Amino acid sequence: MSCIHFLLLLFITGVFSNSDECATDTNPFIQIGGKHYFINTGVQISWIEAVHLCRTYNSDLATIVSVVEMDYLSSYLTTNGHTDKRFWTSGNDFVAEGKFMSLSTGRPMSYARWASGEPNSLKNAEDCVQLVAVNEIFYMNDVACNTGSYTICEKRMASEFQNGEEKCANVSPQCAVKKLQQIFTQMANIINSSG
Ligand SMILES: [Ca+2]
Ligand SMILES: [Ca+2]
Repeated sequence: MSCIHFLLLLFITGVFSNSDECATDTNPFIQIGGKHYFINTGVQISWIEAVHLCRTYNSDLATIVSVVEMDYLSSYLTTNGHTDKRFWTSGNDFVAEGKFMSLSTGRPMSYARWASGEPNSLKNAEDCVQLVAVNEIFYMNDVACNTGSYTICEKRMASEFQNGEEKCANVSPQCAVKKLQQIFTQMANIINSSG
């Protein structure tokens, strides 16, 4: 049975309509170039929320390390009609202003395609890096980390292709939103119980 048929069967049998629907949504990743990404266009969230979202999928915010990767991603996002959206990456300059690091690798960003005039750390309040389209090509821009933005998660290389699940396509953006809502609820409970 192909993956799509399996998913279709799950849908028909109502698995997706019950409260445990996310239990079946284990692989929203798609291959773009040499990497596997989860491009979440279901909800706009802050940078730290995006970090947590990716971690719930055993992945990390995307770290773009070459012009090839940037071109693949940019082309995909443009082709799929996302030029009106912005996407979080792992880049940030929390520790030292102007020194952009990848949260995912712990190392300085090895590649950047900054938009014209960026990074500008506007009002000295922009520490997180997102992708934004200019004339249908995506570039990087530093913005305030609490800005609402969509998310690109990147599958960790070492854990790739360890089972057949990797063949599944992007199945349910709604499920990611639901997961995130669960995380927020858990976080709110923790904060409430501690304060
Ligand atoms: Ca900054
Ligand atoms: Ca900026």
